[in-house]
Formats: sequence, structure tokens, C-alpha cells
Amino acid sequence: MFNLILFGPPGSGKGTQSEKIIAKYQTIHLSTGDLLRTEIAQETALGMEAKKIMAKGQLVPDEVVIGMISSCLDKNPQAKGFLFDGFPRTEAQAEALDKLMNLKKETINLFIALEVSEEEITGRLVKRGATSNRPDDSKPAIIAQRIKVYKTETESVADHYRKFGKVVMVSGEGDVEDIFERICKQIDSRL
Ligand code: B4P
Repeated sequence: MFNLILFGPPGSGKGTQSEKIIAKYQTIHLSTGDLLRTEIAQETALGMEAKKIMAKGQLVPDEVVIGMISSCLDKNPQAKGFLFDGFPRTEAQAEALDKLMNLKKETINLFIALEVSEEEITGRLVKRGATSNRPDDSKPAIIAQRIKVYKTETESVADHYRKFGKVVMVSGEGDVEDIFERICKQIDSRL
């Protein structure tokens, strides 16, 4: 099994690159953002709660996202590997993922952190906000809040994996195909 975490600030291209990675490497894509948006679209109780939190640019409570990831792992016992996109986003989520991986006698093989400047991610999210239906992309103040939350609650998650020598920084700026090539080089060198 090959388990990869794709990490980076909001708008760094985690979702964009994840689509390409799963197509090439046939791993199961676990995007907490997508899972939450599905709950919102289905108007579940969890989705209704998450909607309010996400629209403010805040993180959904740890126990909610950990529960979603745990049940997705259980539903895919035959997976060749998992691609974690947007998870873990806090130290508590990273510790919970360690425990879930230990239970499966698995490990995180690689942690790729996409590096993109604040100016670039703000520009991308404002652009997407003009056409998407995502309330969290709609206002500059909410985008700024998401970046602030990333810096205060999420950025340090990389240090958790640095202790185990799993972190690789990859530039997430420029052409989508060039970024994908840089990511593939890192994955291929560890397969
Ligand atoms: P996510 O759904 O994870 O998404 P994201 O951070 O907005 O963006 P991503 O990095 O995937 O960027 P994308 O490829 O879409 O999170 C949304 C919210 O969900 C969070 O704020 C939080 O509230 C909640 N949430 C999710 N996971 C959680 C967790 N674990 N714990 C708690 N809460 C959680 O790209 C962005 C834009 O840039 C797109 O328009 C794309 O087309 C464009 N783009 C991509 N690559 C580009 C490139 N190279 N050049 C130019 N544009 C590019």
C-alpha cells in the first residue's frame, strides 16, 4: 500500500493535483473538503452544521472529520493506497490518522507540501469565487480568514511528519502539468 498526504494552504491546488494522482496511481481519494460538501449537498445534519462553519472560513471540528475518514478507510479494505487531500489539518487529526494507520498496520509513506505564495492563492480563490457556488471563496475577508486559520492551526502539521522524515516540499506555482510532474517524481522515487 502507498499512502500519501497532499498538503498545502487553501487554494494551493490539492484538489486539482489529487484528481491527476488518483488517475495515474489508482489510489483512493479521501478529500475531507469534498466529503463535507457532499454532506452539505445532501442536507444531512452534519452537512448543515459544517456549512455554517465552512462559510466562515473556520475548520470543522476534529471529531467530525476524523469520523468521516475512519469510515472511508473501513469501506475500502482492498485499496492499493490512500491519497489524503486536505486532511490532516490539525495536530489532533494527525495523531488520529497515526492511530488509524497503526490499526491497519499501515503507514504514511510520503507527505507532499505544496508551496504557493499568499498572493497567488488569494488570486486563485477570488477567481474561483466569481464562478463557483462556494461561499468560502466568495468574500476576500473569508479567504483571508482561511489563510489565517491555515497559518495558526494547520501549517505546523508538517512538523509532525518532519520528525519521521516524510516531508517533501514541492512548488505549487506555475503550469498544472509541470506541478504534477514534480509530484510524480517524488512518488515514483518512493514506490
Ligand atoms: P478544501 O476543500 O480542502 O479546499 P481548499 O483548501 O479550498 O483548496 P485546494 O488546495 O484543494 O485547492 P484547489 O485544487 O481546489 O477545504 C475547504 C474547507 O473545508 C476548509 O476551509 C474547511 O472549512 C473545511 N475542511 C476541509 N477539510 C477539513 C479538515 N480536515 N478539518 C476541518 N475542516 C476541513 O484549487 C483552488 C483553485 O485554484 C481552483 O480554482 C483551481 O482551478 C486553481 N488552481 C489549481 N492549481 C492551479 C495552478 N497551478 N495555477 C492556477 N490556478 C490553479
